[in-house]
Amino acid sequence: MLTGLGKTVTLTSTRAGANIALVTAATPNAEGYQLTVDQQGIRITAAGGPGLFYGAQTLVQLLPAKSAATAAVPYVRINDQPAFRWRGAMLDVSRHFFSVDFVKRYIDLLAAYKLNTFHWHLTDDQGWRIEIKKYPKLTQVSAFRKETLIGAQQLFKTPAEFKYDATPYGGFYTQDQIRDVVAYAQKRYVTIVPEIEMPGHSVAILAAYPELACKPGTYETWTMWGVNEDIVCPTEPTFRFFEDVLSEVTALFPGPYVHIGGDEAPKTRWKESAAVQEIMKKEGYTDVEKVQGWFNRRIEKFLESKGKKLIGWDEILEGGIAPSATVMSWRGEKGGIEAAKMGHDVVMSPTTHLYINYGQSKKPHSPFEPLMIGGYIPLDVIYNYNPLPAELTPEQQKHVLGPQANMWTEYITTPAAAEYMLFPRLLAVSEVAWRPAAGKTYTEFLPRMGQQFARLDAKKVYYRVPEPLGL
Ligand code: TNX
Repeated sequence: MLTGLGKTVTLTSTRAGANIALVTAATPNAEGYQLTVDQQGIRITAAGGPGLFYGAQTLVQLLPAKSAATAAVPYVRINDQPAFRWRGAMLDVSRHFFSVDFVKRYIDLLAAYKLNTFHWHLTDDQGWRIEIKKYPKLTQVSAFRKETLIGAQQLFKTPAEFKYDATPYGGFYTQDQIRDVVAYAQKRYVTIVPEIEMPGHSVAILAAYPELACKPGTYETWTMWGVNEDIVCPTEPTFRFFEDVLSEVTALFPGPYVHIGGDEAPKTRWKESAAVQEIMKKEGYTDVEKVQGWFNRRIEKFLESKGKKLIGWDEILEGGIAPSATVMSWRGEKGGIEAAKMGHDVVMSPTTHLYINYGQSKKPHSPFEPLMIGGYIPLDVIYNYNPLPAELTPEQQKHVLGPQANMWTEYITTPAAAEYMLFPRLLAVSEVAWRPAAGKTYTEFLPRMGQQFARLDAKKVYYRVPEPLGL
């Protein structure tokens, strides 16, 4: 609740002039806070670090966008808490690599708008981005692809028409850099969920370790987008590989979840494989899809042995879901609804509402818009998204941890392009995640959104001015 009391407190940039108290006291929600500005000064009350941090973010929004020697803060009494526990945004650093500096900036921007979960998509067909000491070739070989695809494959009809610039493309994070980013995120109360994709989207692994394929051969880190039929074989060497990788990953990331991907894993190679036939015979499966469920359940046991929870894209429902898995619903809400009904926790990130790599304009290929994948998601569609499906009972709705925006980077090649796709959409996502659906309207959001532009300018964020504001 925000109350404008019609008076202001003057803050000066000298310490003596500021009268800001941070107070800890029991609150109903660990991330909630009270912010009071009155004749006594400024007071933020919360149960602990996260609530105080969010109270401070609100206070920042009451200050002028540009730093000044003195600033007037209006008298307010704000009682605030988030609607959802999981307020996420994903960044794909495989299709295009983003520097540590940009990753930190992304985290900063999430935190400023009270998001608390950064899903770091670290591996995919087009590049492996995290140093794994036991498998040096993942960064020597798999972190690079031989050419940079320029232009949009979607727009060309045949591979002959694709354009490459003939220079190798890639990059990765050292474990020291990962630790640095983790510490940076922790200071902002952002939990990182690392994603290590399996068994699909894994051709970059095969480029370095072809012995993990079902079919002997040579493989290359992919230079195209889409779904590749070459995936790791679900055999013992592959389990050993992922267990080793996950041992290093779980030691680096203190958060409770590890994302194992699970999406878009074609079974073409598995069907051809004698080793997979053996597994099916032994387990009594007639449907090869069941093998992925079996694979996931083994990985879940391993993650549990490391004290971690498994989360995966909604395909992990097929072939028998791992008992404690959390489902990230991306192909609409269907998977999320099904999982919540089964008693699994769910994160809602449907392509229909929360894919921020999709177009912001009706004309995605107009010369005024960058190239992009997917359809058109107008800002009001994002803003009006309700992560709690009406067909779930209140009990089932408790399994919906919250929403997440996803940014896949096939056509997002630079930090400026990423910021352009992210803003102002992140402002809408923030309200989807923080505020309950009841009582919020897009028309009431627009002027408040407009106020943020001066703040984004001050941070030199490259954002898109949406049509309703008329530029
Ligand atoms: C589908 S969403 C994918 C990604 C692509 C994305 C493009 C998901 C789990 N898989 O591999 O980058 O579409 O929008």
